[in-house]
Amino acid sequence: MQEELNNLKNQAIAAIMEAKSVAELEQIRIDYLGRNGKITTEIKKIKKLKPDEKKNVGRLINEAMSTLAKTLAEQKLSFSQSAKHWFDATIPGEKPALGHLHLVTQAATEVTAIFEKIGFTRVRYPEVEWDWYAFEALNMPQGHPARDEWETFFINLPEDKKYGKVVLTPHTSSGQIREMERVKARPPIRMINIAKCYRRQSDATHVPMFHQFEGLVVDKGINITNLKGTLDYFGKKLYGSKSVSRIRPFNFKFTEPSFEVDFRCVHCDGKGCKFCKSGWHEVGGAGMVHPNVLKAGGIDPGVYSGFAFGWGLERVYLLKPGLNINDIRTVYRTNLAYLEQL
Ligand code: FA5
Repeated sequence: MQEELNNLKNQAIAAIMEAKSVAELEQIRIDYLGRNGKITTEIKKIKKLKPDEKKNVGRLINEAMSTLAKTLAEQKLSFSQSAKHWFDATIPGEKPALGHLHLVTQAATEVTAIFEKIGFTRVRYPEVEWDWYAFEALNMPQGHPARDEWETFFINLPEDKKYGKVVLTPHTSSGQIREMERVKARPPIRMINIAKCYRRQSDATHVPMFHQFEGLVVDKGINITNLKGTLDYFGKKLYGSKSVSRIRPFNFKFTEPSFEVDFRCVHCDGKGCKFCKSGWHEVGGAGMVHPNVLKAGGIDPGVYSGFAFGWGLERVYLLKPGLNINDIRTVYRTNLAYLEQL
């Protein structure tokens, strides 16, 4: 029995040394140490032995089992270590996944760069704003029906005697008065204010939180040709050299005259297509700053004049060739598979 056990142990060790894979090692473990393994079966025979033999054989079996377990473990480790050290320089590396900036951040960066080239400076003003800056100082007194267009969110806070209620700013035009206050009656002003705006709206072309960019230029002798030149310059930079802008008469209380601004569709060159229908895309409003607004900002309208424009950042950017996104809400959904493509 003792000789039999020694033979079994030596056979197993030889097999372990010759094994070429972890799977082969596992098979050897099952063959010798498994439930019906060759050594395990020896244990069952102990019962039939004489008492003095039992002790000896029991010790031998224990010793054989622990030697085999140890040898198996060592051999397994040497396989995994050599696998670790093995290196094939010809296999292409795994690139770490790289994210990119959200479309709206890309848009704000590009729009800022375009205006900075012609001397504008990016500014930021509060998103939570007084009624005074959002409406009153923009020539829209309390109760004026024009305010309804802005479908405003109000914050439940005490009213201020001069500044009125607290609102989530519904447009970046609130930054016009803040900028005029900043220069303390001393233009020139060339601001580009890009900020979040909020309105109680949601459909394919409206979201409750969106971004606008507001241009404001105030100086001596500023007129409509300066405004039109700026619109044309911007269109050509963002949409390409074939871009054409047009202005149509409109009514805003804070500009006089006021316009709506359209860019010719870059997909059909103004012929009219599925995307634009009329050949033109409306991007937002513009006009010459109303004298009452200059006064509210502490600037003398007898000396200075200015123009302003305020457009939806998402709207303007989604018209770029190659994007063709016709539901603005998709930009704000957290569908990564979609956002990764933008
Ligand atoms: C204004 O907000 C004026 N303050 C623009 C202005 C500035 C006129 C300076 C004159 C001088 P309007 O409400 O039309 O105008 O909004 C301008 C643009 O903002 C719209 O054309 C649209 O592109 C975008 N916009 C408005 N509401 C939403 C919304 N809920 N979701 C996404 N974009 C919107």
